[in-house]
Amino acid sequence: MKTSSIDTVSDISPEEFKKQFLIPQKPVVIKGLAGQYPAGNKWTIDYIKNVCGDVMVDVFDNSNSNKGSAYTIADLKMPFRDYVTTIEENKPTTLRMFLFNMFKSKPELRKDFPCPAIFKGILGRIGYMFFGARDIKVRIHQDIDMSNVLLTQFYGRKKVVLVHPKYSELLYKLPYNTYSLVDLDHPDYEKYPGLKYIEVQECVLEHGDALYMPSGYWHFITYMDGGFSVSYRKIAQSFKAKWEGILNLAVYMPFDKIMNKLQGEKWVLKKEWMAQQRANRIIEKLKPETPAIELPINPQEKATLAA
Ligand SMILES: O=C(O)CCC(=O)C(=O)O
Repeated sequence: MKTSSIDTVSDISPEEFKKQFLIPQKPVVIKGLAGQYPAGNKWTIDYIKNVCGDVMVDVFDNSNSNKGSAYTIADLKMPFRDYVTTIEENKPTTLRMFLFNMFKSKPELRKDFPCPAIFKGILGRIGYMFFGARDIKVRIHQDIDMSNVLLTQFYGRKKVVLVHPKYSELLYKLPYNTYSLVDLDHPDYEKYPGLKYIEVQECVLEHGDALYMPSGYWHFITYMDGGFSVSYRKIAQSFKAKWEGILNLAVYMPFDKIMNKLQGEKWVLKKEWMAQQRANRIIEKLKPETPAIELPINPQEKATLAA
């Protein structure tokens, strides 16, 4: 596994962003982007707690994250105030909150952090929030709709590892969903030899930094501190990615859910086996060819063979 750093810029115009990163589908960190908006100073945990404290939120137990299927049903429901106190105290817990549509619950927050100009588009009105405590790891996945994502960090640090979608098979992508069960922090090369051939890019986001994740990029996230992020989305440019997103949402996810219900653990094992087979086929092609060995042959035999 080869590791490199994600490019960083300190400020970028929408035109330059489009030319240098969006069109070539290249990840980039934009340092301090949130500082250009009121949220950069205003959005402390205390502030968000005061605005959203009474909202009942869905909370997910991250220790269930190796089940090989999308999390769709919350493990707990609680007032936002109760959940966020753990983050404020920077205590580790396995509970996280994701895809919280904050602007639906509290539209007044939108003016603090409207969709940044570089990401304007028809999905620009949807801002999702992600909250997690220190040490939470978000298993490696692709976003199911294959959109481009702009993830802006508030409060605390987050390490993000990205992998280009061309490595999906070598990352042991589970069929019928957009997850993998590999752990990039402790790569098991015996079980997942395909990991030896992939390249990963990483960065650490601090308060106010934004990361552009191109459509279909795999992401593996570690909360170095308790904190939260806001993500804005932009529809994928390519027809292939748009089509993949539609298939994932309309066909694969519902099918996977039915199979999970019917077969449970057996279905997960079947998907793992299929992922192994796919990776093995690619590894076979990547292995350097063994040079043909010239066997010593006597001149008489050579003449007979040539005849
Ligand atoms: O930051 C997080 O907790 C997860 C973010 C994520 O997976 C996403 O934006 O797709």
